[in-house]
Amino acid sequence: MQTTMHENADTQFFLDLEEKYGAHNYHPLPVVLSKGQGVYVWDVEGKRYYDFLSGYSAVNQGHCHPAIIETLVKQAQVLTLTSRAFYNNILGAYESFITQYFGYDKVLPMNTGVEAVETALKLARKWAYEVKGVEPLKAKIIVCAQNFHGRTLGVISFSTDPASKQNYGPYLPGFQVIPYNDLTALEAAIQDKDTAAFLFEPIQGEAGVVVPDAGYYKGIRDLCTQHNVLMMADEIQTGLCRTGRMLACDHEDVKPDVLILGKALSGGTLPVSAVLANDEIMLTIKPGEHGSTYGGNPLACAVAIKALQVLKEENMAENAEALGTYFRAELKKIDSEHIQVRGMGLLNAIIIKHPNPNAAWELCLALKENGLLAKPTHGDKIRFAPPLLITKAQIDECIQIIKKSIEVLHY
Ligand code: IF1
Repeated sequence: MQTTMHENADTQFFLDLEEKYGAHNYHPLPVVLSKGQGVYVWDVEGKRYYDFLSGYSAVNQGHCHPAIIETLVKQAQVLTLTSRAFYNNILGAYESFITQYFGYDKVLPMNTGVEAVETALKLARKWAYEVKGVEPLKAKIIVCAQNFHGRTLGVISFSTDPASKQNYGPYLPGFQVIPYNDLTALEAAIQDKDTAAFLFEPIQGEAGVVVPDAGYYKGIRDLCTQHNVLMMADEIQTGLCRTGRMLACDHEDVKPDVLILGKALSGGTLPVSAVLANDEIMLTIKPGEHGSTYGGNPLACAVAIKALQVLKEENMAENAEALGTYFRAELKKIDSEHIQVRGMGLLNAIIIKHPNPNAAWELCLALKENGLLAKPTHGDKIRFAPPLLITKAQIDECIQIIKKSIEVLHY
């Protein structure tokens, strides 16, 4: 009994601290984590959990991956930041490595995901004016309803989510929103000769893991090529093996003109993002026209090389594909009229059908009690996205946890 009170007091201490001194821009699950290793995290009381969020897919390689941490520590002891006012001895090696890895002429390194998205938007406009020949200030970028590309003013200007957008106006013009997974709408919108680019998520994460119809990526590729419009894939969440391929676009053997990466590019250690494109696009940005203090820093570059190597060396795409298929099949066997399952690779979600609007939150609390961490989105969806090195035996154990937890919905 004494232990229980002590445990609760400890957790509550950290909740109170954040409540008092931190901005209230999040509503976390009441668990305070202090350690992570592979697919597991531990709370301040020493309780172990399966991490089924993986830092929103930033820790695809697992928490504190030994090879990534070793690289991080080694490079941190030698050189961490030079700024781009000078060269450093790691950036070039990283640029050469990542461009060959993904098959593009050039990379532009940034830090957070949204900075990479902003970079892509800037590139699209530059390219439209300087290569395609769009009249000054006319460039249009097509985006999708229910998109999530980050939190900057530029990016929320074309958000359709009131929570992300409300009372942050005035907004940036130059965007047209069309429905997701709708090639007919894209075909209509793309007729406008001022169209610079189409920006999309191969799977909409924030919208609740919305998987488009087969053929969507190919259809986008064809329309963009036909109309001389840049296909810009935000693979910040879907890329780096999460969906069972290196990139989600690989499922249809499609290559975007502009590839946007972030999150797992550092295996969850640092904000590292990147935009990849060929010369015709990338060289429209000239010295002094874009950049970032931390972008391309040697610490980030060393870590990113290792994070990418680990994905291939440990066959994470294959594992995500095989175990994702198995996981969804097992989830569908759980006999509950309250859940619906969807996803690709290890990016999955269940949709809760229940009269209680708090059902998903309550289920997440039950999952937490039973040793699995997941977070609801939009009230009724729960994302299940464990680190990609999870094993079949661990998936089996997680299925049992989920099965047992779902019983809280049966009332
Ligand atoms: C938060 C969601 C995930 C992203 C895509 C760009 C970014 C993200 C496709 C920006 C970031 C995060 C941010 C995080 C919640 C989270 C999220 F639920 F909001 F949608 F992952 F699914 N493009 N997604 O998913 O990257 O600047 O954050 O590095 O709390 O905002 P960032």
